[in-house]
Amino acid sequence: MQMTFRWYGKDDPVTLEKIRQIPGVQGVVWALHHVPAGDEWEMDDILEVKADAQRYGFNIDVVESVNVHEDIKLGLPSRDKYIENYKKTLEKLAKAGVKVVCYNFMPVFDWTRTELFHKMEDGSTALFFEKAKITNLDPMAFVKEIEEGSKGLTMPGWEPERLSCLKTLFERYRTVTDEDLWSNLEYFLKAVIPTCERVGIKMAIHQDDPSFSIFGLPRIITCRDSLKRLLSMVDSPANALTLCTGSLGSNPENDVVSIIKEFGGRIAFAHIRNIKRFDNGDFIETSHRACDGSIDIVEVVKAYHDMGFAGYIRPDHGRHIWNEDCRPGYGLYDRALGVMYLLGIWDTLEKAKQ
Ligand code: CS2
Ligand code: MN
Repeated sequence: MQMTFRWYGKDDPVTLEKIRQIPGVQGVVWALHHVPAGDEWEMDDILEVKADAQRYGFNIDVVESVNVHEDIKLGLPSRDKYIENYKKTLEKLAKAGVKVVCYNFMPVFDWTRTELFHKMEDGSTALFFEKAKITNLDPMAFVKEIEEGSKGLTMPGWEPERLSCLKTLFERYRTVTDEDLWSNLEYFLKAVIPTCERVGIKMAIHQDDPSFSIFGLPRIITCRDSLKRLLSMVDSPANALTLCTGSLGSNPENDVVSIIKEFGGRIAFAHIRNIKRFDNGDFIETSHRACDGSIDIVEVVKAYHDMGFAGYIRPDHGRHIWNEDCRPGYGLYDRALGVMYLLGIWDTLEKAKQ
């Protein structure tokens, strides 16, 4: 197992200097966040990140994410040019020493929450998902309300400057079914996996977050059966998983620990965090500690330890604590506590084994 930590680059207030002081972190999980999805990454930019990370003793083995252009997910004719760019980026990343590329295949949005700084009883704040707010929401009507100003507050991801792009995307996805999305994913993987095999990179898909359908959009990477289908679709070690406990765990039907045990050999990258689910379908992100949330993180770490997991692990989102002013979910303090909790469990298991 190699412990890693997400770093957003030079603009990240959580600097490499700070990350270096967290015990046990060997690599930073990074990306060229300024490059739009679909564009080819420049070698000079990649090497600059590598040099920065190495100055602090970190490897850059894991990239999160090389984002997939919407035209690929939509299956438009223009996808081929974006897939070619993706392959060229993979080749360059491999040259720079990257081993794992995390990505997701969620239409329109990355993770979705209804509130970024939900107040907790202890004074901290955390990412919150209120199911009722989303369940019956008609996206086009919602866009209209925001445009007309009848909605004072929008939602994360629905910022006014994104509205026109959202409208176009919702329009385009209207006729795309889950099966269409599966076949577009298959097309993409059949194109990029041979490149990955040749250059020695693992493509590691991240589950949809939350792991159920929202806004009427197609959504496919949500449960055990979908992971099974994904892995057999292109049966190559290069077609791998980023197993995210918090994303999968948002759906109470998912038994995260048994999923880890079943697909262990194909997990290249482990995202570990806890969430607390409520009976009405809401959930809030908690500390990593098992008893604070609905996911038994001790059993999660034990599953990885038992299988001799040799891949990469990172604490996932954290709460915002000690008045830290930070990127939602990506402050220093709670994620550093997460690292220590995970390593504490790991070391104890290791010692018991010896
Ligand atoms: C999130 C995502 O849950 C998570 O880990 O931080 O932004 C994640 O990085 C992407 O969905 C992966 O492509
Ligand atoms: Mn995750």
